[in-house]
Amino acid sequence: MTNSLFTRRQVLQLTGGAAAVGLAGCTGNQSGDDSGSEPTTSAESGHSEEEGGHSEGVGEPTDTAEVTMITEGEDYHFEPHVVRVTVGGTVTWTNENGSHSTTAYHPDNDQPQLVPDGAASWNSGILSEQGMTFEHTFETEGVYHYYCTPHESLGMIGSIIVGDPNPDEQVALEEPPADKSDQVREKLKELNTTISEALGDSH
Ligand SMILES: [Cu+2]
Repeated sequence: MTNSLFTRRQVLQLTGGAAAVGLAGCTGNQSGDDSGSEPTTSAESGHSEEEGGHSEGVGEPTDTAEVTMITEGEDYHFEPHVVRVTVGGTVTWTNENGSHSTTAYHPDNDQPQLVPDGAASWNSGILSEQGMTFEHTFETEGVYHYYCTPHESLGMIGSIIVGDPNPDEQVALEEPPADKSDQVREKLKELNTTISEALGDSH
């Protein structure tokens, strides 16, 4: 908890680029609005795009990562779905629109543990204003799953890879909890596939 804090930011410098990335990264959702989803390559963190051209390519760990919380019609998601930071690295979430939280799958949040053993929990509470941010520093190597409290059941779930963990030792990568809905389990499996590919590449 002590390494999590709220900050408020100037929204304007973030919104433009984040919106473009959000649209480009969300193929395959059920919103039905394909027409406006022409990928734009205005992303500032360009290098991950070169590894196969898919916006979900997860690269090497970086000291900081940015995640946007997005509502698009009836589609709610974190973008990118998977980010990677170094041990001691910080992830900043920014609410682009709607009301969202970033909340760890951790017993402290009355959830099954889908974070490394001994890892600190976090819970932003609801960010209801555009441009509100939350950040968390990750001191424990491993794979973390987290969700948005209002939209978990709609598949608003994301993941953080910290450092270069052994995929065989990650609680998060095991079979999703049986008491979760099919939609949540499917989303977790999809994330696990992306994460396993990212870690496989680096081992
Ligand atoms: Cu949400």
